[in-house]
Amino acid sequence: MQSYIKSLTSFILLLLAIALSILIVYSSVFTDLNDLVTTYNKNVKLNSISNFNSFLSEEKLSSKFASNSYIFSPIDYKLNLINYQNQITLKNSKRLQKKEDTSYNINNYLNINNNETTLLSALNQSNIIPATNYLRENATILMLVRNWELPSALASIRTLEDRFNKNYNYPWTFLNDEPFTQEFIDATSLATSGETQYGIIPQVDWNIPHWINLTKFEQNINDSIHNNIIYGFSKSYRNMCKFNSGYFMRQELLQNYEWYFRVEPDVNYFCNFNYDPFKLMKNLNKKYGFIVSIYDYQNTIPTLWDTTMEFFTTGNNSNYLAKDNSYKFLTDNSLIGTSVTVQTNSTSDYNLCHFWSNFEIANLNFFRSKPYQEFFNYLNQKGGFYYERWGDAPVHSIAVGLLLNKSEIHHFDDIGYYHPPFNSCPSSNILRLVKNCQCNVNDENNIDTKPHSCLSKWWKFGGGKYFMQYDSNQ
Ligand SMILES: Nc1nc2c(ncn2[C@@H]2O[C@H](COP(=O)(O)OP(=O)(O)OP(=O)(O)O)[C@@H](O)[C@H]2O)c(=O)[nH]1
Ligand SMILES: [Mg+2]
Repeated sequence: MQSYIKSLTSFILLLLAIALSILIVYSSVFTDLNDLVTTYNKNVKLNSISNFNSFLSEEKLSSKFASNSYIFSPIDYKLNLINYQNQITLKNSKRLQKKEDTSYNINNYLNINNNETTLLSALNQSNIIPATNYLRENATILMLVRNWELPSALASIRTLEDRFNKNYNYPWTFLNDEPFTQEFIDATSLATSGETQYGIIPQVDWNIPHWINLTKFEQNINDSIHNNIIYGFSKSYRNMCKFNSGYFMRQELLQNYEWYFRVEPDVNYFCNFNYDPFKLMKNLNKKYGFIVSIYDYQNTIPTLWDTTMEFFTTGNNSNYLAKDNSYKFLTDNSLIGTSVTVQTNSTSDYNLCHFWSNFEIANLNFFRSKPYQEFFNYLNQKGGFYYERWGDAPVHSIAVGLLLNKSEIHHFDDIGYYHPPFNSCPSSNILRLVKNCQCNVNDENNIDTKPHSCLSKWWKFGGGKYFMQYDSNQ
């Protein structure tokens, strides 16, 4: 009997011990959860995996809640905590839900336990990070480039990845008239956050068309050398200008894309983007985006404008003109403001203002459209890419200016940009601070403040600063 009581007591004690252990484990889980919820109420900002892991250890939370696959933005984190409350098996939880909205409120950022040395960095808009499975636009970053330009291409990739793409991972497309070397492919694919693809341009899209009179072409090369015309000596430069005017959008690798962001070797972006420029273009119904606008060299395009007018007065082509086009921006010669203006030596109505096309964010469907393609084919047949030295920048600009409404053209005045030899630095001090811009607005190479910038014309006659469009005499 005694031994029976003894074993019954031990059995009861064992049961109690088991119950107690279950209670302890259970409550510790809830403590963790409560801690998380409490901490959440303190408005934690976590924006990287390492932040998250150190957050867990500092708050003495179970490491089983750590994740290797999440990138946290404030909004993601909120979603995640909701998950925490609802499901205990967090370690198996899936990636965050699709989250496109990266806006946030300044007041959401407070330090944990008021300790500034904890995981929180100072408030900085540049830390906006979209969710891992962010829904990108159908867009690619595009670079036409030669193998020997690899170091310069890498420099451009570095700055654009840093300022924009590292958070968005848009794919890069590299085009070349020759096969890319393995060295080029290896280095660029490792430097980019998005996928990369490499295209060889078909010879017919690149080389001199069969209808070009080679004697006349050689004559122009010689004249251009004699007259010191910029890049006038180079045959490949003319192929490049023709290609960038009318063939880039026809390349096979671009067929499935709607948007492109043109990048050249050795450029620099001065500010954090803080938003997805492709989404901006789409949401605001824009088709073409630029940063710099300047006067072109008359001696490279003596007959481009007249040929353009010929095209628009042929058949029904005038129907292609947009209702609210930028004709005035392209032709105005008045003095704006009190500053000195350059005396262009234009021999036509064109004032030589063009968008600097080494930076472009634009819609491929526009450049693939019938009006643009017909316009380009007309120009190409006339041979001005070879008998003169027409650049792709004035060709794009005239087409964009006449075929699109002003409201479809966007001036990216908040990014800051450098392509030798000019730069453009946002003029707003607060914007430069918030977007971590690294540029000097007073730099002598800041083209925007120089007489040969066309920006004031864009502000007055294009889609820019509306206060300049008010004319008290009207
Ligand atoms: N594959 C290839 N790319 C070229 C060739 N010529 C120019 N490019 C590219 O075309 C773009 C424009 O050429 P650039 O030499 O930069 O012309 P630019 O911007 O007018 O003049 P600079 O930048 O002042 O030299 C750049 O992305 C070049 O890398 C060429 O012969 N082959
Ligand atoms: Mg260039």
